[in-house]
Amino acid sequence: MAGRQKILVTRKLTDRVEASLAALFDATLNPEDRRYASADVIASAVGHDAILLCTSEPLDAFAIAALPESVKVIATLSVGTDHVDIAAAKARGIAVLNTPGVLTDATADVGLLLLLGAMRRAREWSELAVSGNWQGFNPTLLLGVQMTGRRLGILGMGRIGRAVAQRARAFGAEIHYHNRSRLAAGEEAGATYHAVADELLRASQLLVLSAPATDETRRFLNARRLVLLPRGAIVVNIARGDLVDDDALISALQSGHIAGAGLDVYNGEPLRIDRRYWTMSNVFMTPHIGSATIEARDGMGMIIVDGLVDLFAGRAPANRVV
Ligand code: 8YV
Repeated sequence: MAGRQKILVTRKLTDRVEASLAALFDATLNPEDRRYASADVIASAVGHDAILLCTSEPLDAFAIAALPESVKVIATLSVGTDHVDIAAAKARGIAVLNTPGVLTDATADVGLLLLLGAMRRAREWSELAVSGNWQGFNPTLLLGVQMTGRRLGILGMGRIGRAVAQRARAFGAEIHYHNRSRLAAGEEAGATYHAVADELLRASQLLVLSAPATDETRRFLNARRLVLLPRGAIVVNIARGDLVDDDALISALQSGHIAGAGLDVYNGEPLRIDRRYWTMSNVFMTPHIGSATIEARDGMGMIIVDGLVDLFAGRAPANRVV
């Protein structure tokens, strides 16, 4: 069967992925990377069996209800699925595929980049390096902190959380975590489990958020929880902006209770993020680059291609969400 299905691809993807899509399906590609609003996705999907979209093309329940009858699959080039109304897709009998596993290392690397960037005050040092005002060695200037012996708390110990833990262990951090359920000993690898999230915060000199955005995790890091963190803690978010109350985090960064933050994801990204972050030198920022490696983006596309092939052949893809 595979080979004749029509796939609407909303963004320009890597050459390898586009070549596979074109070889296996009747793929409507987007070589100019024209931006699709929801209405464009709906209109362009007419006659297509599947839509391959990204987090840049959110589909809420109304958009899913308005999709043409032909659409049987929504595949998202992301592990997170919060931009697609999964319940609405399920209700319409539309399968949803995502990209677990293949972006774990890339995203965990960014977790360490942000941790180290915030801990070693990379934004301030980088600004100094390019300012033309660097005066040379200064024994007390912009001193950061080291990971060695520090307690790193991880919220969400899925694949990415565990990969952050593995890396941080090599830097000498002591790993603590909170997760819906405790991991098996092999996966825990000596990390300390906190059944109650507040207890994780009390322990965490460094905190990495790596849990999916759900009703349970929305605004997890609020004013009440931020005060539980030890003074001088560093906060990193590689999950979704939704997990953070920006007013609360910005106040804590301004007061010095939180010494620094490393952020890759934001409420209102990309255009309506809280602009106060732009001027805070203790916030080391990247623009949602968790999976921005050649290996990860190829892997993400290929796992979707394989999933579509399986689905159209009547097999159950491992990366099917519903
Ligand atoms: C994606 C992500 O690169 O996979 C996810 O959930 O957040 C990123 O890795 C990005 O959202 C593109 O869809």
